[in-house]
Amino acid sequence: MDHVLTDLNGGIGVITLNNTARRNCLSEAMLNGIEQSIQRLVASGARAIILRAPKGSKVWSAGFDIRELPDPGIDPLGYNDDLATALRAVQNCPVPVIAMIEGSVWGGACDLAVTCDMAIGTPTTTFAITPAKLGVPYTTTGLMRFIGAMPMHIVKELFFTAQPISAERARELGLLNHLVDGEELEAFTLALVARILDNSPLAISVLKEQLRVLGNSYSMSPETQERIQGLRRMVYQSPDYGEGKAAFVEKRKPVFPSSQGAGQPGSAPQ
Ligand code: YXS
Repeated sequence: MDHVLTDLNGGIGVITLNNTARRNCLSEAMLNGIEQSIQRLVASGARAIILRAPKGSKVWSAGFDIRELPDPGIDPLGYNDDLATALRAVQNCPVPVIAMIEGSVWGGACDLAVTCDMAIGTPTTTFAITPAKLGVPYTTTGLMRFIGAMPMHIVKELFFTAQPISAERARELGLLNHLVDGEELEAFTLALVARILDNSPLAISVLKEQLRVLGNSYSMSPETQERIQGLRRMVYQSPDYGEGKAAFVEKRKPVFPSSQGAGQPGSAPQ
């Protein structure tokens, strides 16, 4: 089965997430499919790319494939792992990548939507940022993307509660550029892309790269980098991380050991 379908018409590439049975979860195959499709479409002359799920989907993407989360002790979201490389493929793509979103978006798929250059949703669109629900230490680049997209207290609410937010709230917060009726979504997105195609592709690709470089221009001391890595390692080596994945696979509510006194938050090194 092809985990993604691609199409190119009139300079507009379309990548369709195509694993409905597994709610388009971001498996290795799906993430590699996204990355390779972007490269193929750009090589074939795409001037913009739309990233979508099949029309009428209730779930745009259920996020990272939980069954593929590595065992405790291994960083589940490393720099060279599939999610990070797929997100960089979107960021480094020289043409705009537009997330056209119907249905719910979970976990790493929220980062995928935020990494796209724009996002257009419908009233069925929701976003749930889930690392805390699974005991996963999110990436620093991912956190910086959300901090860049929303005020800090909103970022904390979304990460700490791991609860879905509505399309209306997502638009208010800026996670969605536009919120349109489901029946208008395709026409609205294509009309927006047509405006982009009216303009200089060179100027747009340079603007996109300038904005990427400027958006990534944070300085961080070596000590801070090592402290963050140490904090993340505390989580992915913890019993909480193992419990999050086990609970999902066993289809039960997690009972995190740190809620039972193990590894009290205060033990994070200062
Ligand atoms: O039981 P079978 O084999 O039929 O498979 C089921 C689900 O196990 C599977 N599936 C997934 N498999 C791996 N990873 C996933 N994220 C995932 N989501 C779903 O798909 C089959 C159908 O799922 P089912 O029966 O639950 O569908 P539903 O329509 O009743 O519910 C749809 C969802 C999306 C509400 C539900 O599947 C769900 O809550 N999925 C998990 C959403 C989630 O917590 N995602 C976060 C993934 S972790 C992640 O992205 C990062 C590591 S982080 O957390 O750090 O951001």
